[in-house]
Order: sequence, then C-alpha cells, then structure tokens
Amino acid sequence: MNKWHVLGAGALGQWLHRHLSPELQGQLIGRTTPYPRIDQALICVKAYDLPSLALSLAPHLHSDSLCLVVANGKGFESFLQYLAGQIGLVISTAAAWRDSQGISQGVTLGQGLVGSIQGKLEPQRLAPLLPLLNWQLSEPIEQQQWQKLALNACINPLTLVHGCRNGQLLEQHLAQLQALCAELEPLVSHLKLPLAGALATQVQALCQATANNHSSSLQDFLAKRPTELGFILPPWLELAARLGIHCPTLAQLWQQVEPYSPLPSSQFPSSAC
Ligand code: KPL
Repeated sequence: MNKWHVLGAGALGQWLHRHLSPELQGQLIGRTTPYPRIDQALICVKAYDLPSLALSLAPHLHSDSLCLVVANGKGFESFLQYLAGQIGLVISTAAAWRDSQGISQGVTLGQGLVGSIQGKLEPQRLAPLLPLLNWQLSEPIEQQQWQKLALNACINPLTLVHGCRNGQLLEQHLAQLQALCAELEPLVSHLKLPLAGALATQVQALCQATANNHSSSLQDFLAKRPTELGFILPPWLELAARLGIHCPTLAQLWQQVEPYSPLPSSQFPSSAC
C-alpha cells in the first residue's frame, strides 16, 4: 500500500505530486480523471469543492483507506463523514510563490501539521510520507486549524477588499489590520490558542514574511474563482455571536466579501441532504 493518489491538480497538488514521486508512486488525479480504487490519497482542492468531491470519491474508498485533506478554513469537516476509512487534516503553510509581476513560479515548501478528524491516524502508515513533505503529526489538529484560521481571517479579507499584496497591509492599511486583530484577540484567548496575546504581532510578522504575496483569497478573486472566505470568516462570526462579542470590522468585511465567497452549506448538492 505504498501508492498515494493526489486529488486536485492545482499548484499545490502538482507540487505534492512531484515530491511524492517516485518513492511513493504518486499519481495525480485532475477534475476529469475517473477515480480508481483509492488506498491512500492527498486531497488538495478548495474548501468549497470538498463537499461534492466527498460524494464522488466515497464509492472508491474502503474501510482501510486513508485520506489526508489539505484545505484552508473550517466548516467542511461534516461533509468528510461520507468518506470511509481514516481521514486526516493537513494545516499547511505552503504557498504559491510569485515573482515581482505576480506570476506563479511554484510553491514554497512551508510546513504541514497533520492530525485526525475521523478515525485515529496510524503514525507508522504516515512515516514514509511525512519527511518527504516536511510534515509532522500534531494531535489534536483543531487548535492548529483555528490558529491558521485566525491569521487568515486578519490578512485575507483585507487584501481582497483593498486589492493589495500582504506587505501593503502594513504600509497602507495598518489601522484596519490592527482593529481586526483587536476584535479577534478575545476569541483567540477564549479558544486558548497558542497565539493568544500575540495575534497582532504574529499577523504583522506573517505580512512581512509574505510581503510580496497575493493572499490566496486575492489570487482566487483575480482568477475569477470563488474565495474560501466563507470557510474562514463565518466560524469567527459564529463564535463571536455565541460569546456576545461585538466584531464590527469583521462583520463589515464579511458583508463586502460574501458575494464572492460561498458558504459550506450552499456547496452541498441538495440531492444528498
Ligand atoms: O495563508 C495565506 C493565504 O494567502 O491564504 C497567507 C499566510 C496569508 C499567505 O499569503
């Protein structure tokens, strides 16, 4: 069972496929390729494509299958219950790398943290894969998922509404960036994330480190794709509403980006509900 299928032939999927082969017999499966029987898969599609992918993939899995989902955001997990076998989530910091004209030149390696979301992941089964991709096991993964969600919630919507690179947020939109961080900080503390108390500092460091990048949300918008912000902002707005915390900057940003950002429920084919 050494073969890994890579589902999703975008920049990240292609990059993962290159790094798996030949040791792990990676095979790339794009949108139009029929699924073979799948023992092990890396699923690299946009969050809003996961519900329909889960439905079409399900008949090709079995109780001993292992799928690792490399996706941004939160809110798609319930759709993954349609997949048999063990399911893991990968929180990845890999990013498409762009030149000064904004043209994609590849993907930075970054880091990946892997944890279970359905069934317990067997470390020995992952052992050949993880070092090839610079990934590590990190259980429970939910804290890491929220942690990345906090960083993305601060940077991504602002870069989209201002049409700017990550670094320009520090130069031209710092007050709004800080207001957003201040609104999210009590939520981050409530969740006891390691970021607590340091959200603004970490967000600024990330903007600096990725200064020349277009965020994934702006890249999606420029490529006329939906953004994944429907899986990034609503979890924070729901938590804020539950705790009675007022987040006006976040709520206003969500209003601005919602037309481009499908929600998890709107992506599930109605025939399966
Ligand atoms: O994860 C990212 C994204 O664009 O989705 C950041 C960290 C903001 C880098 O661009």
